[in-house]
Amino acid sequence: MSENKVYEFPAGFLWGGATAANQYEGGWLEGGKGESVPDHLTGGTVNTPRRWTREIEKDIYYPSHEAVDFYHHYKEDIALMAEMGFNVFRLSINWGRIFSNGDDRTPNQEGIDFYHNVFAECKKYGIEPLVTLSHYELPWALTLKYNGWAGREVIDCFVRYAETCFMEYKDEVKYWLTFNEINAGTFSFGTIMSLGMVPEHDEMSFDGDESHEQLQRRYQALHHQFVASAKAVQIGHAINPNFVIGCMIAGQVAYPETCNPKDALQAQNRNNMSNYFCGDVQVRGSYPYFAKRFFKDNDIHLDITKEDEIELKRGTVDFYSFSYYMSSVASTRGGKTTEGNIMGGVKNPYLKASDWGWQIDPEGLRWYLNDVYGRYGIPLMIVENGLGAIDVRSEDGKFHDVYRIDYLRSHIQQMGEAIEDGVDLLGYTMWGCVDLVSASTGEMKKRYGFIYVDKDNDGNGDLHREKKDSFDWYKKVIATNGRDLS
Ligand code: BGP
Repeated sequence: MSENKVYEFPAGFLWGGATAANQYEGGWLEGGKGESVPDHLTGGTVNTPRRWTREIEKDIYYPSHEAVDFYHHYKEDIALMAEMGFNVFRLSINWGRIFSNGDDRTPNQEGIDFYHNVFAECKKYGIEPLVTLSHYELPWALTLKYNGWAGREVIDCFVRYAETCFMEYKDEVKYWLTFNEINAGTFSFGTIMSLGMVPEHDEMSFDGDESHEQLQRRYQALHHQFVASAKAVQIGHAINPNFVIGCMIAGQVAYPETCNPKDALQAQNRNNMSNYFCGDVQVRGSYPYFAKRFFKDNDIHLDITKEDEIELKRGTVDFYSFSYYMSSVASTRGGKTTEGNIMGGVKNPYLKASDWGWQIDPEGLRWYLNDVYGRYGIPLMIVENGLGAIDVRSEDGKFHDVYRIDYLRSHIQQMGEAIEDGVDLLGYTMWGCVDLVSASTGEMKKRYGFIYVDKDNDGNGDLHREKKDSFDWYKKVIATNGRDLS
């Protein structure tokens, strides 16, 4: 592959950026919104884990409360996205803005109107919204009442919320995702963040120190999400047959460290559990063959009813979407570990890592696209990818984020390769197109955006927006439909 190779992206390819309400929107108690799970998560750093607090504590900084205030800046932000040429914008609806307690009798009109206004703004510029119904954002009241998704009752609450959104926005939104990174529920990290369950520890940790009861509850909660998603997909299609509804998986690529068959098996097992455990349920409509053994080995016994099985079969998705940031290495010998998006591993000597230790691997994206497409044969969409970095203002007062351009270029090239391989790829939404709060660490310092937002880790800053160099670069990429990546 030469550096200057020109790639042909399909006509109508979707180019844009991605966000999530809890990290972007702010306005945490405005317009009738109720508290959400992330409103109870403190800030952290790469070395200091985020904490959750049952009560909102005085003098503690909770980054989601204001986030970067899309709530009051949406017109300005969408105009900037339009200037870059976006034809798609991924955002999430904040469930607590529509039903403040998650299960109220009537929806909150002010919340409903907010998203009507946002979608009208998108329409003005010909931008297609891509809407996630649940992005790490359960209404807090459902955590208190049912222990989050551990309670089967939450299925009905979600279905009513989804149906309300589908009815309200049926002429404004075509592309939907039910749950963000639903496979986060297969990791203990997902306990509070993704499943809205009360964790056993105050600190959010990536390495599974949890009791067997909690493990069992976590998989039951995940099952409830599967059923809720399948029901929502069916209702969505009935409300508008033109809806295109997808699943969303945190894409993980694990390479075996050596050709030792034990390493190869470990890598296969990790890829199966992270990418296909949830993927199979949502794309094929049933648990994968390897789930049985996994449940047996871990002594997990789920309450799966006949009706659940029927719902899962009927509610399969139209496309598979995923996030992709890095790859990891599976090793039976152990060794120095690295950080990662949900999953770490031993260090890969062939790869460089980001400031947060995520190993940068564009070719892994091609590997993943081929692997997933080979399994499911349905259209794919990359709905998150990008580089979290420390942006420093240069002497000329600007942000010359060449490292971000390099990261994005190399990943888009590999998308081009995968399309040439024959993969049906619908689009690409770069994560955090406007700087926002990091999910794993709660920081502002970890920036992804084409657009800088003036705010720091402690909440200081006037929130004004500024273009970085990557802004004009991405504008050119979109204008040439990916032909000019220079
Ligand atoms: C994914 C989440 C996003 C986002 C992203 C980057 O796991 O879906 O919400 O935050 O990762 O991660 P971080 O913000 O931790 O850098």
